[in-house]
Amino acid sequence: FISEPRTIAIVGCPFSGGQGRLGVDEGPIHMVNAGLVQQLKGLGWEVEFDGHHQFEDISAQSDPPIGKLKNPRLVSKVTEAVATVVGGHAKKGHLPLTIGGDHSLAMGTVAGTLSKYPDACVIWVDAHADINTPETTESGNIHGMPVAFLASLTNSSSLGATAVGETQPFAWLDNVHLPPSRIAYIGLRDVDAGEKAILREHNIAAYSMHEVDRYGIGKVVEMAIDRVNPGRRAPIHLSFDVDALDPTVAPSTGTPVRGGLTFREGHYICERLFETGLVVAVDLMEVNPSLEDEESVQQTVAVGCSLVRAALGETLL
Ligand code: B3U
Ligand code: MN
Ligand code: MN
Repeated sequence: FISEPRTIAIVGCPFSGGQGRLGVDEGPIHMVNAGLVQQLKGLGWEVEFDGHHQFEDISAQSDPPIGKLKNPRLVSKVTEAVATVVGGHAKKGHLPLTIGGDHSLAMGTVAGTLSKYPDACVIWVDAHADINTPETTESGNIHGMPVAFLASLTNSSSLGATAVGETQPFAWLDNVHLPPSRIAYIGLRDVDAGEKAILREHNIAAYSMHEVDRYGIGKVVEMAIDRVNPGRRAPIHLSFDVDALDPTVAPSTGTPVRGGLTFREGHYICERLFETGLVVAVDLMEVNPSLEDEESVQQTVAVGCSLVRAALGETLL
C-alpha cells in the first residue's frame, strides 16, 4: 500500500530537442495557461508549480550528431536535470506531474520515479513504442528511444566515440534500470521493424490498437496492469504521449497516426489507473501548439488537461 501523495508538483518542461519539430516546447506553457493548476486544485490536491523548468542552452553547433543521434548532449543534460527534479519531488512524497515537451523527457521522469520507487512499473500510452536503440533508429530522434535507454537495452558506450575528455552523453543513465518485464504499452500502431524485434525478444507487454479493438479498453487495461504489476502493489508511473489518441481527438502533435484511441478510451486508461491507488507519477507529452489551426490547438490542449485530470482523480460521477 502506498500512502497517496496529496501534493502534485507540476514540472513544466518546454523542451523539443528529442525530435525535429519546433513548437512542442510550447506545450506545457499552453496547458498551464489553460488553467491546469486551478483544475487540479479543484480536485482537492495541493499544487506546487514554480514556473517552467529552465534548461541550459546548448547550441546545435556544439552538439553535432553522435552516430545517428541528434542533439545527444542537449537531450542527455536536460533529461538528467529532469530526473533530479522529478526524483526530488517524489522523495518529498509529492506526485510529480511532468508536462512536455517531447517524449525524450521520459528518460528523466522515469529515472526520477525509480530513484524513489525502485520497484515501479511503467504504463506507456503511445502510438509509438519509443524503444529504438542507436543501432535501430532510422530518424535519429531521441524521443523515439527513451524506453531502450531506461530498460538498459542500450547504454552510453554504444553511442560511439565522442571527443577526448568529453563526458559520454547518457552515461548518467547507465545505472538506471527498468526491467523490460515492468513496461506495458497501450495504443501502439506505428512501430518500426527493429522495435518489433526488440518487443518480441524481451517479451514486453504491448497492447496495440488491434488488442484494443479485440478485447475492448477495459480488458486491455486490466491485462496491462496484471502483466507489469501482478500483485497490484507496485507503484505505477503513467507516461502518456498525446499521439496515442486519434488525430481527430488530438490533432496538434508532431507525429499523428490515424486509427488511435478515442477520447473515452484515453480517459478510461487514466481513470482506471488512478483508481488502483498506485499511480505515483504522471507524464503528459508531445502536445505541439504550433501545429494545425487554432481550434485544433485548443482542442488538443484541452484534451491534454482533461487526461491529466482523469489520471489524478476526476471522476465522472
Ligand atoms: N519510431 C519513429 C517515429 C516516432 C517515434 N516516436 C515518435 N515518432 N513520436 C522514430 O523516430 O523512432
Ligand atoms: Mn512517445
Ligand atoms: Mn508517440
